[in-house]
Amino acid sequence: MSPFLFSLVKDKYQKIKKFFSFSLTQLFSTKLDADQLERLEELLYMQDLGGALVEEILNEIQIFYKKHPNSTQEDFIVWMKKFMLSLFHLKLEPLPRQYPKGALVLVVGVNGSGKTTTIGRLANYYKNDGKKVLVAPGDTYRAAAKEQLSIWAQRAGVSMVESPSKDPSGVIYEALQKGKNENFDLIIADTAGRLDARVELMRELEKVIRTAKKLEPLAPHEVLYILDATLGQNGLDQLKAFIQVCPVSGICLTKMDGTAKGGVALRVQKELKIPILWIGLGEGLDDLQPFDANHFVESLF
Ligand SMILES: Nc1nc2c(ncn2[C@@H]2O[C@H](COP(=O)(O)OP(=O)(O)OP(=O)(O)O)[C@@H](O)[C@H]2O)c(=O)[nH]1
Ligand SMILES: [Mg+2]
Repeated sequence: MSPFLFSLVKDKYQKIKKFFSFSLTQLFSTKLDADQLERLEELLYMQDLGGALVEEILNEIQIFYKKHPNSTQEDFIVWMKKFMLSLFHLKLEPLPRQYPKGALVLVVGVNGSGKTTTIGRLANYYKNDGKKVLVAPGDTYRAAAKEQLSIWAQRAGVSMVESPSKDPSGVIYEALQKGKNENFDLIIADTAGRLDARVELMRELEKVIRTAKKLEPLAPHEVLYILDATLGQNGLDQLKAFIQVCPVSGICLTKMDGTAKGGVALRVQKELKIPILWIGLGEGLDDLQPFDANHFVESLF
C-alpha cells in the first residue's frame, strides 16, 4: 500500500472509539490489586466484551503479573494488544478476498444494519479495482429498496440488473445469468432485512441459495453478514440465531465510526470464529475498508 493510501486508512480508523479512554491511566499506576482488577473488569464489561472473554482476560493478566511483578502500565497495554490480536486467528488471510469470475456475494442481515449502503461501497471498491460489477436488487420486500440500490449503483458507476420478478430468487437468478452472458466479474446481491423470528424470510433466503446453485453450483461464493456494531450484545444474539439457518462466511462490521464499542468485534472472533472482512467507518462511498486486525487493535488504544 502506498504511504498516501496508508495514511487515509489510518485516518478512518481514528474514528473508532477508544477502548479505555482516560480511565486506564488510573489503572496499573500502582501494583495490580483486587481493587484494580475490579475496576478493570468493569471497564471491560463496558466495552461489550461479555462474560467469558472478560474472565479470560482477568485470569490471563493475573498470570502475566505473577510472572512479571514489576510490569508497568505500558507493559499492560502491550500485553492487551497482543491478546486482542491473538483472537483474530484468521488475520493472516489476505483481504479483500479474491473470487472466481462471475462470483456471487450475497449480502444478508437484519433491518437497517447497512446492507444496501455496504453493497454500494463494495461495488465502488471492486470497480476501482478494475472489476466489472453487477448489483442485484434482491430486496423485493420493501418498495423503496430497489430505488435505493439503484442510486448507490449510479454513485458507484456499476450496473444493476433490471428484473420484473417479485421473487428474490428470480432476481438473483437473472443476475447470475446476465453475469455469465455479459462477462461480469462480480455479482453483489441485496436481500431484505430479516430477524431470525421471520421464518418466511429465512425460508426465502434458503430458496435464493438453492436457486443460485442451479445455475452455479459454487454460488454463493460469499454470504456476507452485515453486523451493526452499535447493537452490541443484541447484534451478536441476532447473528448467532442467523447462522443456525444460513451459512454466513464473512462479516462486515458497520457503524464503527459512532458509539460502537470494539468489544463486539473481539467477541465475534472469540465466540463464532467467522472472519471480519470489511469495516464501515462512515456513511460515504469510500468509508468501507477491508478489515485490518492490526489497525483495528491499535485504534482501540
Ligand atoms: N455512521 C455509519 N452509518 C452507516 C454505516 N453503514 C451504514 N450506515 C447507515 O445505516 C443506515 C441504514 O443503511 P441501509 O444500507 O439502508 O441498511 P439496510 O440493511 O439496507 O436496511 P434495510 O434495507 O431497511 O433492511 C443508513 O442511514 C446508512 O447511511 C457506517 O459504517 N457508519
Ligand atoms: Mg436495504
